[in-house]
Formats: sequence, C-alpha cells, structure tokens
Amino acid sequence: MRLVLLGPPGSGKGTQAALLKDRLNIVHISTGDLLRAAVAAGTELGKIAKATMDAGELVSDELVLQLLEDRLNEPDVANGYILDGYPRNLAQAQALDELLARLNQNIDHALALIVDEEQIVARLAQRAAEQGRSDDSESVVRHRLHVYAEQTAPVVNYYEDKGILTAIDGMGSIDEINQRLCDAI
Ligand code: B4P
Repeated sequence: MRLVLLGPPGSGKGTQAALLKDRLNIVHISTGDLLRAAVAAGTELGKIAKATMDAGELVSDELVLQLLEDRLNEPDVANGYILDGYPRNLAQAQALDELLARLNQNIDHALALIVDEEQIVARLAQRAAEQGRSDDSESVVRHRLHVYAEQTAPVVNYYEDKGILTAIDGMGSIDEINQRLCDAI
C-alpha cells in the first residue's frame, strides 16, 4: 500500500506515520527527516537546505525530488510506504506522479489531517521546549503555516480531484486519530 499523508506543520503527520508504518508493515518516508539527516551529516545538500528550513521556507523542488527518488529506489519500499511531508506544492505533486509512472507505481490513498491553528502553535511550542528544533519558534511556525496555506493546501484539492482523498479530524489524542486513519484506510 502506498499512502500520502497531508496536513499543516504540527498536524501530526510524522507522529501518525510512525504508528501507521508498524500497523501496515510499510516504510515511513519523511522528506523533513531526510533533509534533517542531510543537515546533520553536513552534506552539500544539507548545507544548502539548512538556512531555508530554519526560515520556514520550502527547500527547492529539485533537491527534495532527488532525495525522494534515491529513497524510492531502495529495496525496502517494495511492500509500500507512507509519504510524510511530500508533496508540498503542486509542482511536487506533478513530479511525484511522473516519478511513480516511471516506477510503475501509484498512490492508493491520500489522507489529510485537519487541525486548528492554535492547537498547532501549542504543539510545536511544546516540541520546541522538548527538542529545540530550530524551525519551531512561534514566528517561524506562523510563517510555515502561511507557506502551507499558500503552497501546500492546493495539493489537498489535487488528490480530491483524483478521487483518492480522505479528510481526517486531527484533533484529539494520538490513539484516537490513529484509529480514524486506520478506519479510513
Ligand atoms: P517536516 O519535517 O515535514 O515538519 P512538520 O511539518 O513540522 O511535521 P512533523 O511531521 O515533524 O510534525 P508532527 O506534525 O508529527 O518539515 C520541516 C521543514 O522541512 C519544512 O518547513 C521545509 O523547510 C522542509 N521540507 C520538508 N519536506 C519538504 C518538501 N517536500 N519540499 C520542500 N521542503 C520540505 O508533530 C508535531 C508535534 O505535535 C510533535 O511534537 C508531536 O509530538 C505533537 N503531536 C502530534 N500529534 C499530537 C496530538 N494528537 N496531540 C498532541 N500533540 C501531538
């Protein structure tokens, strides 16, 4: 099974993908995690991406597509995967379709988590306190939400038009939301 998990920053994509991968025995692919790993490893790509991520902007489509393509060519994706954080704009959604056509694959379901803005700001403030992620300060979070509304929200309509989108209430406990996702799948 191949899934796309959509939602604003702090909507629980990474949290829920980590649970779903175990329940469905598929791989969790987070472009945010791939980028943070490149930053931590000090690769050329990581050096380019760091300032963009810290500002709450999207890293260039070409760089992220290359990371994703490399990941999708690894053997452990054979049983399926959850894409978390990709696609982030319409160009990425189209690039993903082209990549999947080359790989003879398709997306089975797109799931969009719906969460109130104030809840998002509260969750990410807590993560900032616990983990100190450099893009979780309140001003950068508000900017990331703006980028989401402008660039990523149209991706939800893209999958709705394909007839494979389900909107999921992302408010409540992590277990409750996980059950809603499993019921939808
Ligand atoms: P991401 O890594 O995707 O970060 P995110 O949107 O904040 O989501 P994440 O999955 O980490 O958090 P979650 O909602 O699960 O992106 C970071 C940056 O990388 C982007 O700004 C961009 O610069 C770059 N990037 C990534 N992908 C890109 C792409 N395709 N193109 C270009 N650039 C890209 O969880 C947030 C917090 O909420 C956690 O602390 C969690 O514990 C908590 N939480 C979750 N569910 C909860 C619940 N039900 N109740 C209470 N708390 C909850």
